[in-house]
Amino acid sequence: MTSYSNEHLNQHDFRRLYRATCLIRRTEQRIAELYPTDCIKSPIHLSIGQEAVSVGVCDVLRNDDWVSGTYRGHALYLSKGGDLKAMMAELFGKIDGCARGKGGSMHLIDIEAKVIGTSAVVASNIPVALGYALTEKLRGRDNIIVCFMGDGATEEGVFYESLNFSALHDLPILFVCENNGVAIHNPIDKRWASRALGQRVEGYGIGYQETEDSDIFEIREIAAAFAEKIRDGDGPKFMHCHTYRWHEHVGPLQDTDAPYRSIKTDTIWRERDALKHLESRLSCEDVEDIQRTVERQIADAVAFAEASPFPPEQELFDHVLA
Ligand SMILES: Cc1ncc(C[n+]2csc(CCOP(=O)(O)OP(=O)(O)O)c2C)c(N)n1
Repeated sequence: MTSYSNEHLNQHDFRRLYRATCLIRRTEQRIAELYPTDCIKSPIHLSIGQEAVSVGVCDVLRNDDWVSGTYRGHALYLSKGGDLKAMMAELFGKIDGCARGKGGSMHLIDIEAKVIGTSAVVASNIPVALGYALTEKLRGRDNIIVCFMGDGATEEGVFYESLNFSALHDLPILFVCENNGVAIHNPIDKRWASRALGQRVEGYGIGYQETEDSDIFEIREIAAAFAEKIRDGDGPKFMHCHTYRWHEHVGPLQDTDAPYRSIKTDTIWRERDALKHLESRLSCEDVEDIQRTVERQIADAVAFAEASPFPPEQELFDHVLA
């Protein structure tokens, strides 16, 4: 195993993982609180419950590795080191937002942190990530591209075209499917003719691993092993991570009573909460210290977003492609 093996994890690592997970959880909870006041100008798709996938994968990436994500992208953006103030200002539709207030929650970008971008159009980020992977390969670099997607994206034609192209050209790309079991309210068994996603992926000669219970340590270890292989020129790899979203598909609420939910499943997944598990590895002092820092960061980000002006009217059509 690599030096990223979980056997070597120490208190410093637990603190780092807890801080990253806590920042996402508390930021999204604050966003949910703020949402009814109408200061947030775009729809929001919260990742609460799914944080372990983004945090676990990004924890083993290098600064120069790129990530590409979906409209449910707060967790990925923050895990890769995206600027929280710029993200909050973006949600507020302000000029200091990471997309100058025009993209909203679904279109986050931070080129410095190597967040390629997130997209509202299901699966549309996959071919873009592929383009980055091809570029980095042609430039002879050993950084990798990590392309996140929901289970719904695997139903799109471009998903299969991209698997084929990436395998054909041995691209340095790690695909990560965050399978939360539903697309909006539609469960997998109403959408997938077969659950054997692994067979579909392996059919293209792409290495594949599946995690069942969103264990942050397992996710981290698999991502590390795959990243190392990809850097060594072994071509694309695929992680299929089962997970669970606690909140409604879009919006700030928890739709626990919705017909597509089951109390049993809900309870099982809440028991697996990465934040709770990480917290149990730390001292009370560490937890309190991290929570204090996180709360301060979030308060600063909200104050920054509030103080930032709206973009001027004459910018309305700048940087808009149609
Ligand atoms: C190409 C395209 N088709 C349909 C939609 C409408 N849509 C928005 S979210 C969504 C569900 C996608 O589910 P999944 O990929 O599993 O991601 P999750 O929301 O679970 O994170 C759909 C179908 C869209 N945005 N883009």
